[in-house]
Amino acid sequence: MAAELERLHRSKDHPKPKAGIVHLGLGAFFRAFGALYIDDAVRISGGDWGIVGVSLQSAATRDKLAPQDFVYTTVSQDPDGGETFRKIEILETVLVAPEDPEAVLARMADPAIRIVTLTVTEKGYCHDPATGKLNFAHPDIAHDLDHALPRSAIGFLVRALKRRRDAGTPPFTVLTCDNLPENGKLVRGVVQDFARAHDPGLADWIAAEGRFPSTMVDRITPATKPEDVERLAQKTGIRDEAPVLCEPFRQWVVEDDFVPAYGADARPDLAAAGVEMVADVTPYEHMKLRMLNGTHSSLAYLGYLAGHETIAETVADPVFEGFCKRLWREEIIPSFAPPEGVDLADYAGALFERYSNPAIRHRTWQIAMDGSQKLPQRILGTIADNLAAARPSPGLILAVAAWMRYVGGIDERGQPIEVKDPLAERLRGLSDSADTPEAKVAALLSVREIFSAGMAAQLAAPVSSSYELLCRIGARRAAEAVT
Ligand code: CS2
Repeated sequence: MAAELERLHRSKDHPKPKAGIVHLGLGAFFRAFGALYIDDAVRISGGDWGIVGVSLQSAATRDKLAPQDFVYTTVSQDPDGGETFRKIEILETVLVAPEDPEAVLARMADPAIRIVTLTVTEKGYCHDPATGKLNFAHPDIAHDLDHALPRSAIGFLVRALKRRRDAGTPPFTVLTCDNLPENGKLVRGVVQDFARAHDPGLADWIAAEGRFPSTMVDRITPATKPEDVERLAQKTGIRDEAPVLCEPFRQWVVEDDFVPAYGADARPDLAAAGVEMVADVTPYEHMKLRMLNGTHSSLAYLGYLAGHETIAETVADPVFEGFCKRLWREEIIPSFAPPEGVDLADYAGALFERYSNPAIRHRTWQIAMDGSQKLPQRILGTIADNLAAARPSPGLILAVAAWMRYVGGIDERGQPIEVKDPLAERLRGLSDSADTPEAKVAALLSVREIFSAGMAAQLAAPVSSSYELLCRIGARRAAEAVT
């Protein structure tokens, strides 16, 4: 195994490429996904597209990668237990923003940097999920408007663009890799909101010169556990403190809209690495956010409440298999137009195979995180389109009720749930403030960052009856009742 990994190792006469990209939010997903595609693009077509990783909160990833020259392994796990190893050598270094924000800004302002990529999760954009507008009340945004050295991804983007504008350097392309609808448009909007509040002339420059292409990103990447590190070290004979586990499948669809000032050098040869370069990513985004992420979140809440630890275990339960397949067939597929040439029934079948992969231990608890930031684009948009088409959504309504039960913080066995969500405390308080299913649902529907007033009015009755059913007969039987 060690020989195989060494074979993949870049030979000494192929030093790492110079950096052309800064990545904000260096988590497992980007290391298994964007970094791998870019590593491929450079191996195939060359170019100065090394990546400077930036951790916005913790030094943990840097501390693990620095001793191994920022080289790490992706481990693609097949359903039959086979594992394919790939050494990724595209990271030049990793900066830790809280330790030295100036170092981050300086690299982002470096003319050699032509792209800034982001995986900061839905909550990292400091936006209002229901409207997409910048949340000026967010403590990091309030701080960053008053301080030259920022904390938030948005603060770093705008402060770095300001330095580039002042130095006569073209802007970098902002390439978001997060699961948000029209993600490029969203990040452009919050960047503009921040810039206009700080320096209206800068906002005009960004509007004219900046580029924020939307993307669809897809690779299931569960969190790496300490025991994975030990097991892989034993298996390969090489100790990697920061391996990334992932499924074999990956798909990246990117709008081909990069800063024109750089001409042919505006981006790596992504197409050579298998990235689909398109004019409009919207149909791909609808497909993925609704069909994958919408069922992921539905299965996460219902599966967790039913006592299933992973997605694979949840869909191995015939009740949830039927529930999931019915969601696709009856509620999600009819809600949007597929990308040209894509058969959504085939796509659903492939998704189910991916979910069923027993090697991928993707925890329902992990997917259940940050539901307040995920529900609008994963579930509520589909419900809204179904309401407009007079198409019932009992399965998605039950998923909303399950999310409400989940954020109430007590599971079906009376055990506490560790709810991870930027609004966790507020949601728990709202749930606790009421003692009937109807009142609890009404309290949670009052959160305007998630539910518009119109949506709340339409959901009150059906979600209340689903919530009552959930509490009375449990998640598994409630899912069975819908199927
Ligand atoms: C998951 C996603 O954690 C979650 O919310 O639904 O990370 C999902 O695994 C990816 O979007 C798959 O591409």
